[in-house]
Amino acid sequence: MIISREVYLPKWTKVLLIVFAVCLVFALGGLCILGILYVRVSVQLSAKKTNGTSDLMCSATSIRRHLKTLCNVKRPFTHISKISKIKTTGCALCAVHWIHSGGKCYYYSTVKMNWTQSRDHCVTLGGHLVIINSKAEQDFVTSNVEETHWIGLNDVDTEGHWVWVNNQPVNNSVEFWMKRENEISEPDNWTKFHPDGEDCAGLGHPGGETDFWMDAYCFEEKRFVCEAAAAV
Ligand SMILES: *[C@@H]1O[C@H](CO)[C@@H](O)[C@H](O)[C@H]1NC(C)=O
Ligand SMILES: *[C@@H]1O[C@H](CO)[C@@H](O)[C@H](O)[C@H]1NC(C)=O
Ligand SMILES: *[C@@H]1O[C@H](CO)[C@@H](O)[C@H](O)[C@H]1NC(C)=O
Ligand SMILES: *[C@@H]1O[C@H](CO)[C@@H](O)[C@H](O)[C@H]1NC(C)=O
Ligand SMILES: [Ca+2]
Ligand SMILES: [Ca+2]
Repeated sequence: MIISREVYLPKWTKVLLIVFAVCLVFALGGLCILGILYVRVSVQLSAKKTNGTSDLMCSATSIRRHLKTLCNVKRPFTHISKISKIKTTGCALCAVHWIHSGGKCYYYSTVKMNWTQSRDHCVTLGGHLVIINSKAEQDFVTSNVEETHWIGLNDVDTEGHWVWVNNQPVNNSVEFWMKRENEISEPDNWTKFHPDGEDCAGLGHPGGETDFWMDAYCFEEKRFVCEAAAAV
């Protein structure tokens, strides 16, 4: 029955079907090309915006993955091979408003809180106040701040013994206290405004440069930087 029906299909129906099929192929091709253009443009844009090649490669890879699924329908599309040159093993993912760097996620608060509130707020957000373990991390964290921010370091328990929020002491070969020539460097435990001295560390001070650590009064309200592991 089916065969006999096919025999009776008018010639123009077949022509129409072929035209339709050709259109479909062109539409898919167009979609792929649009997608590729989008990747190119967004890669260029993010290259301008960020200075992290891993982030750049990551976003390109995930877009490419989606493109592949789409474009695999009709192969070959030679454009894909160009994008395939970008290879990463996996994408590190951060929550919205967190920034990815070096396998970690960072959150820069817009609100100001005292040190203990800042510490607790980072935990509420699923992280902890930032712990700086390297020059690279110090550079990344300070590159995104333009005013004083709390970090996860204090000497509340034992005066002069600085520990991170994970209870690790400061590694003396990885410290970025502000140094002053011919003057007392940080931490200076300043007691001018409070007899207890300063027990919490932040980047810079109100109105000052933010590239170095300084001890400050824990009750001061500052913005703060949280850190969390990235999902891979
Ligand atoms: C980008 O990062 C490199 C090394 O991490 C650094 O030398 C360079 O100055 C940075 N460029 C900008 C524009 O931040
Ligand atoms: C301190 O940092 C240096 C340089 O990164 C490293 O070689 C050393 O193992 C660290 N020490 C501790 C106790 O973590
Ligand atoms: C910091 O100041 C407090 C209060 O004056 C004092 O008890 C403490 O010994 C000082 N710490 C250092 C390291 O000088
Ligand atoms: C921070 O603020 C909270 C709430 O006002 C207060 O309970 C806490 O004692 C403050 N912490 C410090 C170190 O000032
Ligand atoms: Ca102190
Ligand atoms: Ca100080």
